[in-house]
Amino acid sequence: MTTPALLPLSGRRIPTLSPGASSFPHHRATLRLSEKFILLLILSAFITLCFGAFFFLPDNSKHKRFDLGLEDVLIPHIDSPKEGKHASGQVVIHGQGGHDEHRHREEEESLRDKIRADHERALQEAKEKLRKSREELQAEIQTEKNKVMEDLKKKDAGPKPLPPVPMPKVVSVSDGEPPEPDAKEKRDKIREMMKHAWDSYRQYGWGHNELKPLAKKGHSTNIFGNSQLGATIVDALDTLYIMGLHEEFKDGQEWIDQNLDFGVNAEVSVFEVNIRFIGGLLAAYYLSGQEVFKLKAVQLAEKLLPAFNTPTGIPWAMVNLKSGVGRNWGWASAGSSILAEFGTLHMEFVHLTYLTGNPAYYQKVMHIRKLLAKMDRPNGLYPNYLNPRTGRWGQHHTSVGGLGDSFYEYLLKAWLMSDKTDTEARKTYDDAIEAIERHLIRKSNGGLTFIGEWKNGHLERKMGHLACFAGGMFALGADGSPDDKAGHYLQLGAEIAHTCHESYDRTVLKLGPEAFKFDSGLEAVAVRQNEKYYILRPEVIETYWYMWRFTHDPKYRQWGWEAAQAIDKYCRVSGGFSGVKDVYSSNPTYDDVQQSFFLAETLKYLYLLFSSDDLMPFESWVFNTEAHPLPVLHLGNITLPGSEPAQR
Ligand code: DMJ
Repeated sequence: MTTPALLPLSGRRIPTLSPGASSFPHHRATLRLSEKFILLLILSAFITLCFGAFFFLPDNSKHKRFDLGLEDVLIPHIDSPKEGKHASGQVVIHGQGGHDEHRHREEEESLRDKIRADHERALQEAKEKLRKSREELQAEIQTEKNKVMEDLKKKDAGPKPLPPVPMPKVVSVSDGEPPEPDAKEKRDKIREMMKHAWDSYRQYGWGHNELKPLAKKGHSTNIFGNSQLGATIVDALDTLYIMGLHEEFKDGQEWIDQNLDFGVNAEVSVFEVNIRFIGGLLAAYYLSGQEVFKLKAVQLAEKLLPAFNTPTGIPWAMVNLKSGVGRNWGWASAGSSILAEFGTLHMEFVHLTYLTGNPAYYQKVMHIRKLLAKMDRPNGLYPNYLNPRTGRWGQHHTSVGGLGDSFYEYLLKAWLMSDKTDTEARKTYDDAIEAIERHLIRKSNGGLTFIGEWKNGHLERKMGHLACFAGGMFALGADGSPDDKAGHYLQLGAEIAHTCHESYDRTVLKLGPEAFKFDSGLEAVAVRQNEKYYILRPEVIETYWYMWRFTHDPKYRQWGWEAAQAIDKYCRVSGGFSGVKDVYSSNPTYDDVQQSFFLAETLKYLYLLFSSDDLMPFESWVFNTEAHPLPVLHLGNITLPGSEPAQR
């Protein structure tokens, strides 16, 4: 826009020509008329231009200037290029009248004052700085630098906030005090055992993964790699919470908050870390509502994800938490991954997706399920070994004990945890159990029902302590079983519980061996020396608890109490609880390990066995394979990210 910059707007008047002033009247009159007309035209054009200029010029208030003395006149002004508002030679209009002029002067005056004050303060500060010694100045600069670094660190390393999700509706954790005084007394005893295990670990093994209760120092095994991740703390948290040991819980929480760091160079078992750490942290989060547990669970889960980078998506058994490099156990058949390991991630991973909104976790476990569904199964059975490179089965061994166990458990629990909407999981469970019953479950000559091991078409009549968990699983899955076989499965659960109780009862210590046979006249007893140990395992007590919940038959409490007494008598030492090497010896030697699952599972199941049923009711909670309770997800209309049907 061009502005008639040299024409004044005010201050001078344009001389007007009066009608009698001409010396050539007609011509003059004619001329005067046309002159008038031209003048009028020029004047109106001028007014129009000025009016236009008024609207097109920038807002005065945004460009306060203090260097102008002639506010009420149109003056040429060159704006500074920094302000960048006008090309050179443009006009700035100031002042629209006496009132505005006064206001502008006041504003300018106060701004000048402020500049003066700032100036003086800066001068003063500079003088003070000059008075300081070089060292003082350097120290000041360093402090400033440190502060900036700290702020940057906080910004970078601060935990990423997770999206808020509705907390699943869980029935609040009741105290669960039983009405029967006898049960209450026994429950108190179990709590005291937990205190002893925890306090000993607190004193001698704090921060280590586990405890050596005789040597009274920390302990770890290869499942945790070369790490000090406080496995016992994480595994024990929810038991402490459920038992009302809140001081101890807080202590554990503080350690986790300040010390639990997964950026360590340690090769850990994906399965163990998932069931103990992620399961333990998620349960602690859901019980206490403390965000730190959720954040740590998610941080760890991210470290596990590289384990899924295999040609098939079947994860490696181990992953290095720092490098993300994965591999399988050297002892596993043909470099295979293990069914019970890659098949025991579902519950935790579904919750991770639920809590973070990140579909990756859900997709990883659903991919495993889909891949398994497509594979041929010998006799309908799932072999324990699967090669993650080729996607082919390894040796055709099937077990409901070690290497297979919790794969079946998680199919059932996926269905329960989904509020019984994951019918695919239920169907897969039913089919698998049907094949297991047909090929692996038998009655001994002495009438004991046992679950054997299937090895290349041959049934080994041996049952592991680990397989004893299945009694509880059959009872838990009874409701909802096909062809109205609920009674049958509850009965099967009772028979397994009975057999496993026999394996305890037929020992000197009244504690169960690692594996027991039903062969050549043997009934539920171990033969080989390396099968005679008891390492504080929970599975038999777990089954007693489920059976108690479903039947309220007092024998389950009685059997549980027998086991608790035996543990207290033979496994308790001054520095905690230890496993024993031979349950058939009246003079047993200790293995000197207090397993973290003793606090996570064995003592929790015992405590629940002597509590009322409203403590952790099954309608609201599903226990993972390490006895960490996760809430049932009543998702209703909510779809988990990653579970949406593929877009066409
Ligand atoms: C626990 O870590 C879990 O129960 C797992 O599923 C198998 N066994 C141990 C305890 O025996």
